[in-house]
Amino acid sequence: MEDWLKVAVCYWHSFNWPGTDIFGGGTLNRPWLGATVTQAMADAKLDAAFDFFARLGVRYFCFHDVDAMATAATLKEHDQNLRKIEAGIAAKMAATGVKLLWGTANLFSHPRYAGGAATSPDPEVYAWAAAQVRCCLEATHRLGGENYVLWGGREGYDSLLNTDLKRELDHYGRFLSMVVEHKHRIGFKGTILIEPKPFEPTKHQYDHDVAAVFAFLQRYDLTKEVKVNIEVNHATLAGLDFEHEIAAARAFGIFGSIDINRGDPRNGWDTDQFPNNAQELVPSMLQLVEDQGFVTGGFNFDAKLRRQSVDPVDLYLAHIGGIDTLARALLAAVDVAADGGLARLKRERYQGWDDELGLRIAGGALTLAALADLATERGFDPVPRSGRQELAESMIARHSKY
Ligand code: XUL
Ligand code: CO
Repeated sequence: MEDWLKVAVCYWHSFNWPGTDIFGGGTLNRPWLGATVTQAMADAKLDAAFDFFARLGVRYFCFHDVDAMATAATLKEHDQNLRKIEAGIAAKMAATGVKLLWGTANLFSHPRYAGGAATSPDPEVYAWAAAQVRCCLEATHRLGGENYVLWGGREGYDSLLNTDLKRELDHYGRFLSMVVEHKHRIGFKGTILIEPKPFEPTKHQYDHDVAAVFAFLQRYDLTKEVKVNIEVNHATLAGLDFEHEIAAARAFGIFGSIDINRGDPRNGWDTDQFPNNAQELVPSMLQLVEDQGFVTGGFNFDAKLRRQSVDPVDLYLAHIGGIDTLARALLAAVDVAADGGLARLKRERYQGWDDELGLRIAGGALTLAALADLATERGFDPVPRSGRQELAESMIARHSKY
């Protein structure tokens, strides 16, 4: 279970977010936070984070560069400060055995990125982003990170009236190619992952969903190099089911990792809540069972506490509840797989495609005209057959007993 679930705590929401929202300031006690973060504050945050990881007993964490390091004004300082905290992180990892699921550069918080990073209209901003990614990718590599994530924080637009979409996509494609080329140059063996999200903060994010990301990767010839990190809440914001995004990524051969935080069914924004409904996750977990676990990915809790969860124990309760939910979903999914009923239902539904006619069509042996003639000559009169959806749904419900 531990190997298949590969649970990671995220540094930023758990230790770098004070509980602010658009209407109010921080509610959580995070004494190491401030407008300017000194090295001492960054170190105190690091102590608190690894103390938490170790007590909780998780094996992985994820971090953004600027959320872990001391504030930097210049790129030179950025490099130095990231190296300082990297040394601290490396020491903590060695002492606790906690590993790095992925690192990522924050290319969205600083005002310079208001117009995007790799899609900025200003090439100097683009260059800043490239420098940040180089530093963070190299740090992730040295820390033994298993993946490197790019969430296109502000890669999109608020208005097409001032946006050259084609140009921005070309710049973004070039950026990603440079990242991939650098990965190989330094010998990083982890997976490069893009995290799809349809909107927020921009009105339209280019990495809208798995299908849009795949089209983008095809266009810039990157389908062999880049996979996706799928977030539950981002899927639902796109109007898609989480399990759909996983199925699409697996179909395209680009499934990588998961951010397991969910949204609220009645809110249209990214509430980043801890998962607590195991049954809802079973159709996704079942796909993980079919794959026998992740290749390099895992489950990152990219989740925030609620603003009123002000006690230290709340951070533990949130993660423990989330991990239990994943474990329950996995147990149920394994039972669904072992039962075999659902797989049989699917197999029987497509039976015709394993017979002579289906094999000839799918194998490309027939033209449209040949197929039309064959259907006419043989006098096909297919009888409607049940899709057995209710039965399939009750199989999931019946096994969700943990
Ligand atoms: C934002 C989001 C990010 C990425 C990492 O919605 O999910 O935190 O996971 O940058
Ligand atoms: Co995320």
